[in-house]
Amino acid sequence: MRDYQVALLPGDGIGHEVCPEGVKVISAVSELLGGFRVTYETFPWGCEYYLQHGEMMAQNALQTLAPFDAIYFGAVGFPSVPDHISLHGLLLPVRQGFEQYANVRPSLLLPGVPGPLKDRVPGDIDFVVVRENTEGEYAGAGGRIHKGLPLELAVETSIFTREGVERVVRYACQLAMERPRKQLASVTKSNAQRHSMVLWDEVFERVAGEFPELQTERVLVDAMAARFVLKPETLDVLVASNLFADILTDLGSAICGSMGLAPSANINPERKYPSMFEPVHGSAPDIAGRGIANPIAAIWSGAMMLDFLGETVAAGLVMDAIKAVTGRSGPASGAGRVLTPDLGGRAGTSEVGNEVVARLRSN
Ligand code: GGG
Repeated sequence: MRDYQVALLPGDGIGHEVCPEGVKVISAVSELLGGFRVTYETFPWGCEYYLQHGEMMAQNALQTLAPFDAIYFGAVGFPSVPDHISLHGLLLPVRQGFEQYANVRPSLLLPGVPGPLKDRVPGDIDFVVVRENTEGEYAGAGGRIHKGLPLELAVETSIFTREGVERVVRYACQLAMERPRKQLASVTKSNAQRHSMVLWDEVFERVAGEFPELQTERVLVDAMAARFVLKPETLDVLVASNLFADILTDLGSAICGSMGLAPSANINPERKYPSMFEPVHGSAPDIAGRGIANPIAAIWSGAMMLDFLGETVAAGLVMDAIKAVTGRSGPASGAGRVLTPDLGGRAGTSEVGNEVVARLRSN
């Protein structure tokens, strides 16, 4: 029996509602296939914890998490705590501390989901954004002086290191090589940002040159945003900085029909530290506690975790089950379709989780 120890961090808001559905689906697929078992230890870190302890997670959190095979994360942020404190107190220290430098964010138009783009069908949108995840605009370098005075000054410095750019570009090249189209776009704003992003361009050209079979291009982020909407079918793999890829992938999830359908994996490719798997969406305070959050992004992130752990058959079965749930025929709000309100349905979070399990068993 292959045993995996996973640290479960539901975090805040709907993280507590969607994570249990991912756990449920992973248990179901492990029961169905046999051969592996996932055991969880839950950690209460997040905004509630901050209000009680003055910190988003325990001081020795990274030490505690290090021995786990993976981290399964929900969402961070709640109105009771300023967003820059919650994000820099929980998510970013894990990504940075565990060198999860490749944040893999697929955009896939699922069967049965009517995306907002006219005439697009499943197969037209199928690309992956690789986000630099440890430095860039989210490095946390900077400060404020003369607080509250008229001459108050704030500096937020983007950090781009040769090594940091090189390793994420190489990861993206390798990922693109595994895909049939073998296309890679590097996204920057190097016409305006003439230091860091020119370094990025130089590193990209050199590293991509090691992969002669790849078809590569360099695209400015503003042009890429337009292309997401106008010609998403031309995209395969993209690599971009922390901020640009964060923004672009929200757009990616929007053109695929919902933020509730966007998964992600924060990967430490060397496997020196645990990698972390989380839906792209945040804690959604507006719907938290109502039981209507879409769990598919979290379940899909769980499938990415299984895949990374080497359980590729299980990951494939979970993906097939997700597609069977979204792809069932009939109007979204009609009988026979089990979808949350973001997709036009009337089902609750756990009904969708149960439906994924049912499809898993019947497929
Ligand atoms: N599940 C991801 C999450 O909670 N996201 C909230 C957020 O603000 N994320 C910013 C980021 O991913 O860098």
